[in-house]
Amino acid sequence: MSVAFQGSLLDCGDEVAPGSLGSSVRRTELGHGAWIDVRPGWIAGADTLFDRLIDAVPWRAESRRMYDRVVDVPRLLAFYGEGQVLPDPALDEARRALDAHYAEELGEPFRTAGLCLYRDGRDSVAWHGDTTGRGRTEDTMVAIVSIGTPRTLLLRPRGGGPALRHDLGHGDLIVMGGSCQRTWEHAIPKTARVTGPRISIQFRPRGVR
Ligand SMILES: O=C(O)CCC(=O)C(=O)O
Repeated sequence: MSVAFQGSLLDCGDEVAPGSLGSSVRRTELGHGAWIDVRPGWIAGADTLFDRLIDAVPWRAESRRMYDRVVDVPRLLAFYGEGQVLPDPALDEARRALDAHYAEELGEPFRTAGLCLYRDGRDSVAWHGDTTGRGRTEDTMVAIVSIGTPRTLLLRPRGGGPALRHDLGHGDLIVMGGSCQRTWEHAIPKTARVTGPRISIQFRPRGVR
């Protein structure tokens, strides 16, 4: 697929590897039992990983029924279920590192990987929580690796209240944890300021969608 991403001048290594977690992860309590962890610049070689994923992932367009119309989902998607081979060994490495860091707190491994390609600022995802599965009733974690053009992730409490803005940069990790999927919602809004592509890689435990 030809999707041009202007890589970072600072990210000149070809080797793709997650960095350390540990004390480099910064936690913010959101309230209502929800929190986010952020680790800026977690993936070294993020330019290379972006190029590899653009080529290796079978990106597909989806459409959804909205009332009486069928509309295109404004991003391309791929999903790797439990036991499926991930499209790049660096994603296995990232998942192993997340498992090691969160094992005790999460009590189970991350099992699935959802990938989204935002082709430019017109692609987006509307306000939602990952509540199709266990996130509706249980505390859980969703770990997101962001590569490519920086985009804004918005978070807002379901009961009402101001939205928090978090800028997701190239190679950054954000983990939404605790009650975040059921007491908060998140979104990637459309923007006229962004013209480049972004890939989001979401690791989730079994039964969380
Ligand atoms: O693009 C992102 O990082 C967020 C993706 C997301 O919220 C989802 O696919 O459920």
